[in-house]
Amino acid sequence: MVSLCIIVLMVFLATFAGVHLATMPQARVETVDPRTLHITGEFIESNLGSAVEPDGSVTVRIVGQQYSFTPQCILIPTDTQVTFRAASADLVHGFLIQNTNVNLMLVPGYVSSLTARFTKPVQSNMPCHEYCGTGHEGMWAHVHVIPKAEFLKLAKQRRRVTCVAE
Ligand SMILES: [Cu+2]
Repeated sequence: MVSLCIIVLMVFLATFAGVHLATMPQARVETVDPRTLHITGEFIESNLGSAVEPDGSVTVRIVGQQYSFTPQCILIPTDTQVTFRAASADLVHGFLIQNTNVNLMLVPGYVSSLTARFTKPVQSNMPCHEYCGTGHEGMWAHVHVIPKAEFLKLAKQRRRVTCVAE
């Protein structure tokens, strides 16, 4: 009876999430070859960091690998639609900006993306939250959310904005 109740509860929760909360499996899956990630395409080193798009939104490209994120320090403007696009060069890593709902998994072979908006300037950390090996606890990056005007000034000077050199 207990196991039957658990099954019925699971079916109810899955139906509730799917129908009422409209939680669906990803409709769109983008793939990327982890073996050539650093040589060709969107995730080459010179293309990583924050980029202003023609529509005014910002795209942040990040690569995770044992045991670091590139770039190590990510700059994000306030009051702007920000799309994170991240990929793993080796195995599964976690992508989490503390105290926000930005939370992804980086699975080798796939592009993980998420859109978010930040309302106030804040400094946060981005630890890897999927155990990825002996150096896992040292794998994290900084996230600086800065006022939009300040960000746009930096974006005029550089093609890709980060706070790595600071
Ligand atoms: Cu990791």
